[in-house]
Amino acid sequence: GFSLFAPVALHGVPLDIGAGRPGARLGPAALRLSGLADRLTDHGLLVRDHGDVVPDHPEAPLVPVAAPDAQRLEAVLAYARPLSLRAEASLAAGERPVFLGGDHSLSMGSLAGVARHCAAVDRPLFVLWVDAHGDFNTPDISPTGNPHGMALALACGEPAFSAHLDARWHAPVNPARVTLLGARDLDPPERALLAARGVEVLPMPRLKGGRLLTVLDRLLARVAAADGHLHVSFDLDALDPRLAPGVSTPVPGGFGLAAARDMMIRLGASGQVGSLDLVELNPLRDVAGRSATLLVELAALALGAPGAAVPAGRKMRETVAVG
Ligand code: NNH
Ligand code: MN
Ligand code: MN
Ligand code: MN
Repeated sequence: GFSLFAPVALHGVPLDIGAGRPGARLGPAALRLSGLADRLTDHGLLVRDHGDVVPDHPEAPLVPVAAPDAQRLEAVLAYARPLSLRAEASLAAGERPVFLGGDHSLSMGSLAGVARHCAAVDRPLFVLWVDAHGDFNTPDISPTGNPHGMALALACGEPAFSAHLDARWHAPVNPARVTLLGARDLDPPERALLAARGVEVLPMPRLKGGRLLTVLDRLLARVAAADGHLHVSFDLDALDPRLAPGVSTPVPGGFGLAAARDMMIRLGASGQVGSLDLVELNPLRDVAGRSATLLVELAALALGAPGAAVPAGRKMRETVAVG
């Protein structure tokens, strides 16, 4: 596994073309300005900010959210391909990469790179996908055509995407090692596809009481027993929108503050989070930076930043150039 002293590597992905409304491309800047790196260095972690990913097609950022679905998928993949190579290189360099979204379609790239790394070092990859949604649509069944609602299906190598997938950047995630946590807005054909592929779905209503920590502990034990790599993909809309209004697709009935903190503390204390997506923060929809601040706090907990700050003399900060 990775060391707790492995540097945390930040990779910004200013992407919102995969969502139904603009704004999430401002997410990486909002997370940085809300003090993510300082929060981590305050707790003794080494942080490297690798800057934002540059798409491999110069016109990708100009594609409007109202463009035809196929064109939006192409634009999103222009970010996913270079992001995958970055993710793989970051892990190979012994870092713990954190991907700052950006809408959830960025996970098409982050997970592809993490899966490539895991295949190269022969470690099983486990994915914890925390989301109000399933993100397991394909272009033929998606009710919206929004690529962020297809991210997990593409990462798992659904045949509907095969024309877009290429072993030079993509390796598939095994859906039997994916756990979907907090879902409460699944589209019916999407729900059927999740079941057919063997994804473990733990919908929100079944996570009340102590059940959340029980299922997390079960997953963490499974990862440890297999000496696996755990990737957490955290969609901010998993939280209740009263808590985190700064998202593009709010769904009532999400995790409350105590549950969200407990979840992240458990993940952080396990020392098993090897890579992390922080997605769907939409600063245009936020209220006084509240959602961004909360996401920074939760991310720090998930990365194992302890409750108390270490003395300032222990602070380490390193910033490296993009590329
Ligand atoms: N399932 C819907 C769709 O495919 C909503 C997806 N929206 C998300 N996913 N925010 O996390 O469009
Ligand atoms: Mn999502
Ligand atoms: Mn979602
Ligand atoms: Mn770099």
